[in-house]
Amino acid sequence: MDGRDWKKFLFPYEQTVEELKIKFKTLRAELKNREEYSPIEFVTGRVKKISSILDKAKKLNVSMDDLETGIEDIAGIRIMCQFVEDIETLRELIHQRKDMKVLYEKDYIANKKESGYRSFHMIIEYPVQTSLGMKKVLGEIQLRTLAMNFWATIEHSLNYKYKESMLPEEVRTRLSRAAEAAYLLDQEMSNIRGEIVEAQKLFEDNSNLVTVILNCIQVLYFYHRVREAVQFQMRFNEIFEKDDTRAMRELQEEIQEAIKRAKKGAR
Ligand code: 0O2
Ligand code: 0O2
Repeated sequence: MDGRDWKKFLFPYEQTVEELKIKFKTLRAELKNREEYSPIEFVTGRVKKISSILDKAKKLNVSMDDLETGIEDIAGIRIMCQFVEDIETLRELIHQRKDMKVLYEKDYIANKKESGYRSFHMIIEYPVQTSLGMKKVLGEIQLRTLAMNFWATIEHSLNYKYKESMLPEEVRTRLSRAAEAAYLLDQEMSNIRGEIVEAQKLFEDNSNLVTVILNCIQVLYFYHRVREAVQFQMRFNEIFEKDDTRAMRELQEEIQEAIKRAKKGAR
């Protein structure tokens, strides 16, 4: 074993994972707010364990001096999507970004692995700013649906038990069938995607509307329009209780007019 300082070696990878997680979580929040729908459901990330780095180096015949270039998934980000279609959308968004460069891709969706594994992998180069200056590190972004993730998470956990020995034939067959079921689930969900996305957009739209109105009421207080603010709050409570979206939209327009008047009065 070489006497490397693993903590120092892994530091840029840890920073990369943290930065990428924040970037994709922010992208999700931004898209939800702007377009009421995000192709990102949730994001996770990890730095590969030292034991897994060593295992992979041995398997791929990578020397200890070439780990940085020979092992591409020391920094790994996983992005979960609701629908298979979201993966392509996300892929395009990642290609457009200027803060990372896609080196190549592995499409395990069109070409599933023998195990039944399905996901879309992107190998990227990411410039990370360290105390010693800029360093370009390699990272792997895995894009998968919730169903693909469900299958892969469970299948992966079995590898701990059957690391060296082979998976029993019966388990392998059942896993393969389960992978097929996950694939069909994704297809079924894609068939009703329009309906689901519309419902989710409506929910997001309503919750954005509530935020806007409540913020507007605060603005009226700021301009000392206390009576008006109280009245709007009462009307808001009533409409919220009735779950009346049209009335909520009208209230938003009225309250924005009231703010305009308040601003004019304050000049
Ligand atoms: P929220 O808003 O609390 O859900 P870190 O940000 O470092 O604390 P890390 O390492 O990314 O978190 O944690 P982890 O455990 O890998 O989980 C990442 C995020 O994915 C967490 O949200 C989990 O709640 C979320 N997550 C995990 N499994 C699922 C799932 O099956 N469905 C959904 N929708 N979310 C899941 P956050 O980032 O803490 O934010
Ligand atoms: P960790 O640290 O546990 O996440 P490979 O030889 O398979 O390791 P390959 O074929 O080049 O490498 O695949 P790639 O693109 O490097 O992807 C490896 C990662 O993809 C794995 O990380 C898994 O996260 C995932 N993966 C690939 N194949 C399977 C599979 O059959 N089942 C599951 N559950 N996941 C898979 P590691 O190496 O497990 O590392």
